Amino acid sequence: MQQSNRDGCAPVNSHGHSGLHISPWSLYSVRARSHAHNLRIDTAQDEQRLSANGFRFAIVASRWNDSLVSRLIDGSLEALKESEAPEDAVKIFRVPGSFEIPLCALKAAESGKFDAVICLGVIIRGETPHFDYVAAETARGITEASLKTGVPLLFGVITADNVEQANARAGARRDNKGYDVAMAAVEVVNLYRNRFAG
Ligand code: DLZ
Repeated sequence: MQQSNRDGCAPVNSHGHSGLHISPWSLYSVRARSHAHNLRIDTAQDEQRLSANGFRFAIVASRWNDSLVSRLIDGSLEALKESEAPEDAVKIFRVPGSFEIPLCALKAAESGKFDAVICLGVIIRGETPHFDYVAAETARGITEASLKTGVPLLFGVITADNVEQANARAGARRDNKGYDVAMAAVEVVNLYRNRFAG
């Protein structure tokens, strides 16, 4: 998979390498299941099997903490594939860090080429207040871009106190934040098309 280099969003595959034509589905690999279970709202996907067919998705993912972010990308791709999204309906854009996600996501949303933008990153608390600024601005920017464009932007950015916490949220299927938010993307694109489209 490869994208254009417009808008400062580097064209790359899900693992951050430029210039390779790699099927996004081939990048999926099964990850060890995490034993950390979180309380969460159960979505309707398991019962309803909403389809992603007919929709286009952008994934905007940071390269900072790439070993974890790549697993989130894998999770999103698995969810979209399970939901029957065609391979060519998914584009991946990589940015340096989570702080850069909002602008790239905004440009993807404004392009009119995507029904939803899945934002993936991992921000881990350090010894300085830097974490708070990056996490807060990333969340604010993603929210603003979504409200400004009317395109759903999914918040798949892990904010964790340490690597262990982040690791527990980058496991398999429902233990993977990327999987979860991609399923949420499928749900909302169906909701908006079915209930609000002219
Ligand atoms: C600088 C920085 C730091 C300290 N930590 C993270 C992090 O945990 N996760 C992340 O996605 N990005 C981090 N960054 C990079 C910033 O997001 C951003 O890329 C730089 O500040 C350049 O604007």
